[in-house]
Amino acid sequence: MSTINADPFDLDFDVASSALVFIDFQRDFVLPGGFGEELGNDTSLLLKAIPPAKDVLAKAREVGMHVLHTREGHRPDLSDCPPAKLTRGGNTFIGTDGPMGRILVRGSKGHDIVEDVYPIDGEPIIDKLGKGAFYQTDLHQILFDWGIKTLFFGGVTTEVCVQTSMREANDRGFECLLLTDCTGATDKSNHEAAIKMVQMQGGVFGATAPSINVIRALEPLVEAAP
Ligand code: TIU
Repeated sequence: MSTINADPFDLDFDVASSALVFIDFQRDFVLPGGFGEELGNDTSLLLKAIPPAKDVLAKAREVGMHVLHTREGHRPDLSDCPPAKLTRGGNTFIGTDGPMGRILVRGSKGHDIVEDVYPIDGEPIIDKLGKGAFYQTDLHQILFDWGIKTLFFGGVTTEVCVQTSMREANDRGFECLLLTDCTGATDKSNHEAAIKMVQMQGGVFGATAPSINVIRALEPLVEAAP
């Protein structure tokens, strides 16, 4: 058992029953000109999350921790996109042509994950329709099969897909940790509020910690890695 120094409680975890979950590090969200920017997001706040996320990902791989990635997106005919979602977006809409192909459509360049944190063999990609990673996906089954109890979350955006997924995981009984610098929000105050909401009431949705605390907890496990 290892321990991560976190808020509002230190989190005990066993690396074999833990997984790193990166939510929607997709070009459409994080790169300038994509859906995220058109929604009004300052993508610099999202891009900032990638270097620390890359470091945690490298350490998780080094110690043999399970890793999963998610992508938000839809079928090319948009038959799986609820009308209520299709009509919202501000300046741009799902399925329309963007600078990196059709916005949030599976198979388009923009829908895929940025190179810095791109999945490798053995790291499943969960394609999801909604904001939460559990809704209408096989994520829960995979975590069950792997015997996972603890989830470390990074990705974008803090207050939308990351927080929704973490709430879903918490309701399903997983211990959850939000990596505060490996996630980014539409603006600073939303990011801070999302972190505060996790921590309230003694950790109502789990705990939060900067990536350095996770790396410090994983470091001693490198020697023993399979
Ligand atoms: N709206 C917004 O900022 N984000 C999303 O719709 N998706 C994710 O957070 N990935």
